[in-house]
Amino acid sequence: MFNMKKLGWNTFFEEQFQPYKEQGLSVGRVLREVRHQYRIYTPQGVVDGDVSGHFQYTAVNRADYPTVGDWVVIRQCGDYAQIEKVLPRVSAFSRNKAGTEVQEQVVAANIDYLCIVCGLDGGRNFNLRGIERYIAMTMEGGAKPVIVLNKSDLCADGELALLQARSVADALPIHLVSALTHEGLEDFSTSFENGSTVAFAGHSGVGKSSLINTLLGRAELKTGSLRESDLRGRHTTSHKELFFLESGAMVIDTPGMRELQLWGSPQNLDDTYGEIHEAAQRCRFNDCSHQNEPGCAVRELLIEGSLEMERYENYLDMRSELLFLESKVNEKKNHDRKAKEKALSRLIRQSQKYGKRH
Ligand SMILES: Nc1nc2c(ncn2[C@@H]2O[C@H](COP(=O)(O)OP(=O)(O)O)[C@@H](O)[C@H]2O)c(=O)[nH]1
Ligand SMILES: [Mg+2]
Ligand SMILES: [Zn+2]
Repeated sequence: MFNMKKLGWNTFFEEQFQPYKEQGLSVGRVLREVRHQYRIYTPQGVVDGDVSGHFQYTAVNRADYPTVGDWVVIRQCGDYAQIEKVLPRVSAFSRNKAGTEVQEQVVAANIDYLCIVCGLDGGRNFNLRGIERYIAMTMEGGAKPVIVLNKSDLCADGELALLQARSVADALPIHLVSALTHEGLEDFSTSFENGSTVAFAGHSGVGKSSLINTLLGRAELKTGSLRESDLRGRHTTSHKELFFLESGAMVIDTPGMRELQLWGSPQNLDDTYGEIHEAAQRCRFNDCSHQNEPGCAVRELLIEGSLEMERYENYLDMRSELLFLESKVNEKKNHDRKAKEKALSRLIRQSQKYGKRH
């Protein structure tokens, strides 16, 4: 018998589940997803399953489908489960799926912490602007960001790296660790409470799978060997999976991403760039783009020296990316709505014709 609380079950999910419970359906948490095949933890044990026909029929977007960490309502058919519903997520880490069409891809759901893993191996795996992007996306999704500087054994000056990370992640937890020598791992792993869910994200090759293996105390996940020439990791993690730590926390490994494509709205940068948001209230124009308008309080910060040029530029880049995304998403929504209206009126016309004939 599984203890649901240990899995992160709480009164919010209980309430959401209530109507389905009354219909005699069960609930479980998705711990593994491989090409729309799901492995689910339920109070009765582990089952494999797939979404039901009705689910497929009503799902509109890819983000509506279950992902690792989701609580799902299931209909049990022998040792197989049919997923009927995804309970609302309390948090999620999403990105824009790489490709031409805009599409939200939920990397992990119902996570308390997102570990932003960097590799201090001298390559491009420790990038402050990249960390900033991840922080903004994590906050947008409602999880708490944690900065993990891995491969401390390969870095001559860990203190400097900590200071640099501190400059973009002021009030956030930052851990200097090594999956190889286990430096810093004790503090790191004990910082997550019992029943909390922790997802690991970051470029491929930074050591996410190695860290999780070390925390698990066994070589559960495949790790990639580095090609010496360019320090780039191979893509060895191909699916997402949730694991249980002895400490009572759960961890989710995610496949590496070459680049984090933002998902969200421009307003969500306000938390990450608090000082810019605050100054923007004092700009002369309401719709100031903070680029060349007179009376811009954000540019004032630059002149004063209290805002770094790189941080400012990163903000502008992310904002324009998110504005573009917003316009694309609206375009898609309009397109989908029109398509639905068309289909509906065709249906009505057809039924009217049918009515006349009979
Ligand atoms: N020296 C050193 N190498 C590490 C450390 N962590 C991971 N690696 C190596 O980095 C490579 C990529 O690790 P992996 O865990 O597959 O990275 P992932 O793509 O983020 O999951 C592997 O060759 C690991 O052995 C570390 O702390 N120190
Ligand atoms: Mg991996
Ligand atoms: Zn301005």
